[in-house]
Amino acid sequence: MSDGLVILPGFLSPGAQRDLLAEVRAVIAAAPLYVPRMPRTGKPMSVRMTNCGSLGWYTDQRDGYRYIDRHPETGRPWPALPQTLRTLWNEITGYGHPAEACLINYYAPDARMGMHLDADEEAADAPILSISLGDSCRFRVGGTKRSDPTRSVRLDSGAIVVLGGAARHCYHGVDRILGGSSTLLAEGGRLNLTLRRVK
Ligand code: MD3
Ligand code: FE
Repeated sequence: MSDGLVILPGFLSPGAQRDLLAEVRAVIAAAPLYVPRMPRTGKPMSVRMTNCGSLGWYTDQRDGYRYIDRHPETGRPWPALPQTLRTLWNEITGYGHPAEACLINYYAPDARMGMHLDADEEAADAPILSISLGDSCRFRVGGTKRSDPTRSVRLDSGAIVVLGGAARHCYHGVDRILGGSSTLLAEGGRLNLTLRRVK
């Protein structure tokens, strides 16, 4: 199951987490977190989102899941990818092209994300790099079919996950946030950054 899933616990030191958090806060100040809505039903997701990089992942009731080149509410292009993230992508993935999208997910302690596949990228062979900041979570990873068995993994602040190969096409989700497990975010909750190649 999930061949190509590499978890690097504690990859970022507490100091590196604080520095990266300051960069993420600056992105959120320029590109506020929004409420994503499910295609067709318009049901709001519990996770708040924004992006940086040349493209950002977005979903609304009318047009569903897609990548767009500007913030849906401000109408401005997404903020540039901070240098720290560009460097982490290059050094950890070794992929020959820079990341295009960084989706920023904010989970309040009661937020979750149901099991799903990431299938909105044309660059289906490129790796995905995920960075966790703040409260820990229970992450669930399955197989390529929704009915495949799953396992639970705890992701703590500073953990980096690299998804390549088969894992890139496996079901996954966030079962729950372990509220109060980190003091990094004064407001509590968890930030997750996913760096991707889209095109
Ligand atoms: C495992 N985000 O935004 S990132 C998403 O923690 C998303 O916010 C989660 O799933 C989060 O789409 C997980 C790590 C991740 C990303 C893609 C995967 C893990 C994965 C694809 C297959 C298996
Ligand atoms: Fe996902």
